[in-house]
Amino acid sequence: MILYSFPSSPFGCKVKAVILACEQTKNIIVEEFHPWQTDTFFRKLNPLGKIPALKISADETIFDSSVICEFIMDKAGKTTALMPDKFKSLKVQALVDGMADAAVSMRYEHFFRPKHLQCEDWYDRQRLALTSGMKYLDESIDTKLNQEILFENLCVATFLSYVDLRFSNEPFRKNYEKLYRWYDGYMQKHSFLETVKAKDHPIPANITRLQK
Ligand SMILES: N[C@@H](CCC(=O)N[C@@H](CS)C(=O)NCC(=O)O)C(=O)O
Repeated sequence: MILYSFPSSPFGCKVKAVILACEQTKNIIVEEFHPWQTDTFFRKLNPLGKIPALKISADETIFDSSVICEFIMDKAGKTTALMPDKFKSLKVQALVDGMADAAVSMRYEHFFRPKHLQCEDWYDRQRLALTSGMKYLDESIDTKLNQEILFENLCVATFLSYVDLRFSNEPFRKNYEKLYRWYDGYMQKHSFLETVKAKDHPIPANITRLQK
């Protein structure tokens, strides 16, 4: 199987963490693809043009990251082990995916859109979703997360690696101390996750930029 992803994608990092937790590295190869690349093949695999996408056979590709994660856990027979309380896990995933949507949208607003077209109200609204989500996790951490290899913990840890990468100038570590204490402890305990942290990577030359 081929996972199309990019090293900085928070959704891709979540899937890669699940691949490791399910010991599926031999069955899934990762191919780097930037979703803003002008391409001819990728939209045939995922009409939405978004990564991650997992090609599972010559004529079948699945998306989005939530479906891919459940597919991998199911195939590996690990669903119950990683999600003993499935709806609790899925609720945390929904929250984190929403925060990731907001964070990626903030990144796109400032990175892909020319300055004169950027909308600060839009940026601030996305930032509010991100910070409200962090506050929610910070305040409910004892009932939502722990130090075990569970799906919800993998979702939060990989997402925070993206926040560290893209928003290191924000006061998040200071504002959500409990959440970051959990994160640092988790990354220390599960050092295998270092390899799937969000990373900067050169953006290919053939990408579409927003112009109008
Ligand atoms: N709900 C999707 C979100 C995936 C997503 O937004 N991926 C970004 C990269 S991190 C993307 O491909 N963006 C391209 C675009 O929006 O056109 C999932 O969970 O897989």
